Amino acid sequence: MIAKLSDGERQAALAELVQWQLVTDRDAIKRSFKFKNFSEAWGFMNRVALLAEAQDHHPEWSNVYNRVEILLTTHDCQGLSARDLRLARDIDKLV
Ligand code: H2B
Repeated sequence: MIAKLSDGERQAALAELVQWQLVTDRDAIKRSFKFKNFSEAWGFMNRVALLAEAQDHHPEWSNVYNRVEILLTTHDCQGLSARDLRLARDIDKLV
């Protein structure tokens, strides 16, 4: 079973992942992305989907035209874990 992040790990992670925000009503992080058009947003989502499958860790997300909203949390521990940080870092590398 994967462990939830400790307070210290959480603070260190948020200091590093500056584009991600803590969600207020859940133990999760989120980031919004804006692209030129739907095609670019969809291309990005495809690349995130490949990362998610490779890591067996999946985002909660939505897309409206050129915008993509991504929320990361770990269902297995009902909160933030190292898996979310790894996926967030790898998503950041795509943009
Ligand atoms: N994604 C997320 N976000 N959290 C999980 O706990 C999770 C997952 N668990 N993807 C994985 C799949 C698990 O259900 C499978 C069986 O490995």
